[in-house]
Amino acid sequence: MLDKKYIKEQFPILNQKIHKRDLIYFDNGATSQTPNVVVDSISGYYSTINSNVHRGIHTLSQKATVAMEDAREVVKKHLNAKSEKEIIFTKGTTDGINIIAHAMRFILKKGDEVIISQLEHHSNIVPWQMACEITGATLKYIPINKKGELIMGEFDKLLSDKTIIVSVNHVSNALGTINPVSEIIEKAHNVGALVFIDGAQSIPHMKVDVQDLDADFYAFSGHKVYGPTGVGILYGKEEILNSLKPYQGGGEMIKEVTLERTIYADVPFRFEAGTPNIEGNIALASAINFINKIGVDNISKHEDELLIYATEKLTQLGGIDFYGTSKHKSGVISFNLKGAHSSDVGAILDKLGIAVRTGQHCTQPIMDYFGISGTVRISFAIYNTKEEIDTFIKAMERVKMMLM
Ligand code: C6P
Repeated sequence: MLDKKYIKEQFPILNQKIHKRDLIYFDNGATSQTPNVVVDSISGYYSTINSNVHRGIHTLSQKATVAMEDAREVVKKHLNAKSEKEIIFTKGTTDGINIIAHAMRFILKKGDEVIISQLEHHSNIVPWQMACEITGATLKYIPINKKGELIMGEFDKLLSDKTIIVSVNHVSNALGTINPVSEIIEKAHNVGALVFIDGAQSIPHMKVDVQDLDADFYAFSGHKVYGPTGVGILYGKEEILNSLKPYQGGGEMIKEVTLERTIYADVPFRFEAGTPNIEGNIALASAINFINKIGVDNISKHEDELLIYATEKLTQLGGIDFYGTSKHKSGVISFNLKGAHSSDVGAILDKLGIAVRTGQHCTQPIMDYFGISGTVRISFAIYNTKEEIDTFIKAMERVKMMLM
């Protein structure tokens, strides 16, 4: 059982009125709220140890370096990576995918194939399109069925010795489908392909063990896991990362530079050019410590209960089309009110104090598949409650009266 009162107290932002009503924040798939420990971590950094990392002989610089490297260790433990060298600080999931898709430009060639899926966020489509365009490799995708699940039989048909890398999300941001990533990784490895897992929507909601998964790469964003914006993590197996060319050149990512040539540093630094978001990286570790204190399994259980409860209540309400009806779902509900535009529903809900996301959710191929312009999406986090869902359902009754 989560201690609801304790949790709510950790997020003062939630204790406010929007249009004179108590804020209900159901847009956690976009960005989750940050608890006091994360905010304190950022301000604590600036009021005590602000300086540059890995560069200074002076005390502040050394303290900042230790704090950031401790943060790397926290992430390493959380993901159960083998080494802290496998943990690269990034700007977020998009950055992590681009780092690897860019490195693949030096490896892919005409005749090679990259597999993604129809269920991807644009961040896991566009970088691969770019890499394929430049190298002449072919981009293929795993199609989905009406429940919003990957058609695994089609994946089997796509896999071959031409497949160089498979990149799929762990959980769909638009539909909430939890993808069978262990099976995907095993099958891809059987043909010698690498696998990238976009973990943006899984890391906040479930335990992830990269060694158990055997993923070659796994990326996520700080701001979806109660951490700050503009930071994230790219995990990669050490040997593979060290064999890849860096995305950006600059300070910190080098062993040796002459005017003629550069020898790159080993990971993680070869992918961390320039001064990093030091306070953000430290605060991300605070966010991870925070969820571990609550217990990731407790979080999953709580959000599963909310998912079941809200799905039942919305079904009883009637007049709702659901998108993403797999049995394997995380705390996301995507729906439309029959005959109403998703943005109209979202705008009325906002007037009633409820924050939801509407539109395409950066997943136009999914919307095209269902033949819709967008959906209303509610996505849950630890601080959401059944009482909030009851209020949301009452609000939806009003929306229904106004729009249907
Ligand atoms: N999805 C959503 O509302 P960044 O922007 O780099 O932090 O995350 C990109 C990203 C990549 N993959 C998945 C599965 C995602 O859900 C996201 C971000 C947000 O669904 C904002 S579009």
